[in-house]
Amino acid sequence: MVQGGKVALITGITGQDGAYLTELLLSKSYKVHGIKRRSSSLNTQRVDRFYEHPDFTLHYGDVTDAANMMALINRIRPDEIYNLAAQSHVAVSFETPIYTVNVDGTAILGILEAVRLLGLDCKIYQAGTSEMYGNAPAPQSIKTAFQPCSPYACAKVMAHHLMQTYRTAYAMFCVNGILFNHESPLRGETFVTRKIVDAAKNIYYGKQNILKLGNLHAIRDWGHAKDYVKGMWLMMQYPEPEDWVLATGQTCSVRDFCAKVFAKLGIELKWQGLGLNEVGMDSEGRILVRVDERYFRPNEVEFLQGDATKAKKVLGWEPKHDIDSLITDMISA
Ligand code: NAP
Ligand code: G4F
Repeated sequence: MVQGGKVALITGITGQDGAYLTELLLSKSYKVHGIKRRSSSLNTQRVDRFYEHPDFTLHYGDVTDAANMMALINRIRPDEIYNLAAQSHVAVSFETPIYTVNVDGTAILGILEAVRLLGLDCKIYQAGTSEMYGNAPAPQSIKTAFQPCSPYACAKVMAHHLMQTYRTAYAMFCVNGILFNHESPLRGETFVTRKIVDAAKNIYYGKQNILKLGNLHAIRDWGHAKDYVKGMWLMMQYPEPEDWVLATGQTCSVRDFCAKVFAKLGIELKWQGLGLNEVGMDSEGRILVRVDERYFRPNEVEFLQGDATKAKKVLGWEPKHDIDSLITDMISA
């Protein structure tokens, strides 16, 4: 199907998913507009390669500035808005809860109200998260009740319900994607997968001695961001605005992810000790991984495993990557 001529607006375009979604939409002949925040240092590295593309435009903005969002949406007149902007770090949301709720929870109202008041025929995607399930029993599907346990997750639940409210109250095309963890070489450096990959490579090349981590036993359902942005787009092409889950269904603990990464670099980790004394050693007994309680969170989500049956059956979505190809991609970047 040719998808020429559509106009998309992406908030959070400078982030991991924003960059992959831009690539996908440009390949489908969309005109892509994105919002970048003013920053004292460069923050557009992930999308700089699109800078010369005739269908790519960046605008200064901030999703918490409703007047700015109204002005941009009025000017751009998008067919599709992807709201990916967020303070997306769960641990940081405990340090900056009010800020996080403003950006991740309240700001979607500026977009919803702009589209409603301007009377635009525009689809809206909201980047929901498996964190909204908290410690609800796994596997978590579209039918599982939310149990948010961080300011980040609470804010995302609020945005999710606002989307549903505008869908039913005003018949607006509001799509909620509930995405489980997805990673890539473009992942932010402070998320655990990227932190592990960077540290393992540094240790391999003799540039770093030790990797300090928090909860080694948290379990996540990790996929590749490239697969997940395809899912976002598919949700927006479905004739009805609905809620969807994207996940691989495969799980792995932080410790096993770590072991896999080091193994790919030829280092077999041996684990010893418990709790704060747990360490990962190489074959010569050198400690390469250590637990540091500074990375513990006030509340932890222990086990996330998604059930994406609906997206697979209805949208034909299928992830191409598994955890091993994800790690290979991240290491070779
Ligand atoms: P990310 O790499 O942290 O990117 C977040 C983006 O939001 C960045 O472009 C950031 O700009 C922008 N942003 C932050 N605050 C903003 C504000 N006030 N106004 C405008 N832009 C703002 O996140 P991601 O991994 O790509 O995730 C994309 C979205 O999906 C987020 O909403 C996240 O919560 C959600 N999500 C992610 C995952 C995952 O595993 N990756 C899973 C489920 C849901 P700067 O570059 O200037 O910081
Ligand atoms: O990589 P993480 O920080 O990702 P988390 O908290 O699962 O959140 C990510 O996925 C969500 C989807 O479920 C997104 F909504 C959210 O925006 C973000 O993209 O941590 C993963 C696990 C956690 O259990 C954490 O406690 O790894 C554990 N962990 C252990 N040591 C660590 C560390 N996490 C980080 N960031 N840094 C550590 O040193």
